[in-house]
Amino acid sequence: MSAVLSTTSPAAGSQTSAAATIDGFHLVIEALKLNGIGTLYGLPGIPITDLTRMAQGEGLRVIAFRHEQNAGHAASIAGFLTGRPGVCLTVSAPGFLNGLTALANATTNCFPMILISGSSEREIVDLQQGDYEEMDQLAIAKPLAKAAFRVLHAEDIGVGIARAIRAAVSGRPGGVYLDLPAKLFAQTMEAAAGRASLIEVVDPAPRQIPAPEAVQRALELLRGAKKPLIVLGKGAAYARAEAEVRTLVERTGIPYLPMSMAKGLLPDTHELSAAAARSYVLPEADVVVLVGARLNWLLSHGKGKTWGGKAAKDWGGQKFVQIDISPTEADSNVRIDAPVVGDIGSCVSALLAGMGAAWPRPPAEWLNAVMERKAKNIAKMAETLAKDARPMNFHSALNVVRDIVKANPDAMLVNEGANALDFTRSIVDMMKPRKRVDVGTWGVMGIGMGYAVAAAIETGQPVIAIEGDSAFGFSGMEVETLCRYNLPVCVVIFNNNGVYRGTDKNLGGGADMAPTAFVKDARYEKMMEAFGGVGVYASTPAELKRGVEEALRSRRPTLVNAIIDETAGTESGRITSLNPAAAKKPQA
Ligand code: OXT
Ligand code: ADP
Ligand code: MG
Repeated sequence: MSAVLSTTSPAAGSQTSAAATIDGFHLVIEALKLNGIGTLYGLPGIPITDLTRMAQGEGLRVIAFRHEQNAGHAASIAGFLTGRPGVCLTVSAPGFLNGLTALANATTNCFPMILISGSSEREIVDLQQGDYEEMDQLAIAKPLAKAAFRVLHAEDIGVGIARAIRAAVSGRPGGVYLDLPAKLFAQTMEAAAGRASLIEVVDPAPRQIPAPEAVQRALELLRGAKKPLIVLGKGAAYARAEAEVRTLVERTGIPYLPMSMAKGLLPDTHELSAAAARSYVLPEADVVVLVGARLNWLLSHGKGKTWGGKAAKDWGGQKFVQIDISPTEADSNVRIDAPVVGDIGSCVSALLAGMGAAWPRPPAEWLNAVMERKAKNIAKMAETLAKDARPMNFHSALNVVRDIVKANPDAMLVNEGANALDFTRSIVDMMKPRKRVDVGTWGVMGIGMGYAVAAAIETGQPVIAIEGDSAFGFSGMEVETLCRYNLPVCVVIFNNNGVYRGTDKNLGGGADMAPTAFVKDARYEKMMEAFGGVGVYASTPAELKRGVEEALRSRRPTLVNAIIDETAGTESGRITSLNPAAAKKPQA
């Protein structure tokens, strides 16, 4: 490897003029650059250390993390935010496995991401002879990725990267695994032939126009609706279809419900938002248009009491239109009466074209009922927020965050936890698309710092990360990364001394704390100070406000330790009913 480096590394001068050869390292770097990939998220080590060094030398931005899972989450959310695959680079076996949770999470959430892992030598791995970090990584990645590829020859690097890019972003986006064995990086080939073998992918995510008859079927269903509802999912945010979606909502006058990462696609203050009337509109609606949202657990699988069914498995009687790029999504939970398959921009445009200028507004009784319920919930919320509880609870702390986010609509909001997640979602309004990123389809803890790093880097905007104290712990070491790259991230830890709350007792009466309880009054802000960032201890709303506002002003990495009443949280936030013990009890 070192012989190749001596002739091809940037330090030794141009790899073309010295030897007229190019090695695997540089073919990978050039293929990525050719396809507009400017940032790598990763963690160096054998066999990719030199790849990270050389990539930086060749002008790519290399963001090095303290744990691969966080680098992987960063890459995946970069994919969501930009529409180009986010790339994560890891070492073999353990590093690869550390990145795998993020790859699987990307696939589950339909985020385009490529996990590139160095791997050990095939002939040794396949004979299981005990190589350094031996593992059949390709086989392990396959079931968790949308696609998985291995490149064995330098001349195939261009094809390998092109296939990975296409697989990640075309159709339903997802996580792609690219296995690059150590020997590949050292292979050389004639420079001109090497460059000619690289592929600049043309139209990696082609528009997918819906069939006219599918559009007509959807329009007919919608025309007969008395209580129509639109549900906006993060697919619509990813598709950057906010202009088309806004026209659809405003021309039809149909109320809409944003899923968590679709908040802000239209401003949450929009008069047709039914977010504050969720438990009213779902069971009452007669025709529901799903726009880039799956009928998974977050929508109670389209049935049961949430939808007005008598029992958990009952159909509520709604008819569904589903706009989705995946042709196999329809009927996954309940019957979809009008599937419209295509990209959201094209599908919504086709619906609008079919509607013409004069489309009947929904009946006034429906609109009035939704607005009445919404106004009631908003008034109830305003009353709770006005209590300004001390010690701080989730409401009095989020009242501050809500105002700050309103005043800084371009700031990114990262959010994880249980109560810290659920209260933030319903209290903090988002005004612009793709500003809120959170635990997503899996409800996964640990996305926090990875998402915060990538959100800052990809958007250039300040980031506010609202973190449960447990949630933060999954990626907390990355505060060093925030400081190292001097990122404008303000981490706000909602510190209630534990998972859900801090008051649980050891049921056996022993000296060990309960499994959900943490060290009391932990001084998380000192973690940020340890690396040169700003630490703030905030036990009142005024201190919290000052801390976050100053962080936004200074753009310095900041950690605000917001002290929350340790009794304030509920078990699992708003999804208590998913706990097996709770599920045995009849639910209200
Ligand atoms: O209509 P109704 O009356 O029902 O009212 C609704 C809205 O209409 C109303 N609303 C409003 N009112 C007024 N104004 C406005 N603007 C407004 N907007 C809405 O408010 C209510 C609620 O609205 P919402 O939120 O839309 O509705 P609802 O019913 O909640 O929606 C249902 C769902 C399912 C869509 C929603 O609840 C949802 O999206 N939930 C996501 C839940 C989730 O993913 N949770 C995270 C996982 S929990 C658990 O698994 C945790 N773990 C285990 C673990 C995990 N996850 N991962 C890994 C790798 N390891 C372990 C752990 C360890 S959480 C966790 C840590 C927790 O501790 P922390 O310390 O981090 O956090 P704390 O709890 O804070 O201590
Ligand atoms: P949410 O969690 O917000 O409800 P989901 O992740 O369940 O959203 O659903 C997102 C859906 O959006 C997926 O079914 C995915 O296939 C779809 N999708 C993603 N990108 C596009 C696109 N460009 N056009 C159409 N559908 C898309
Ligand atoms: Mg907590």
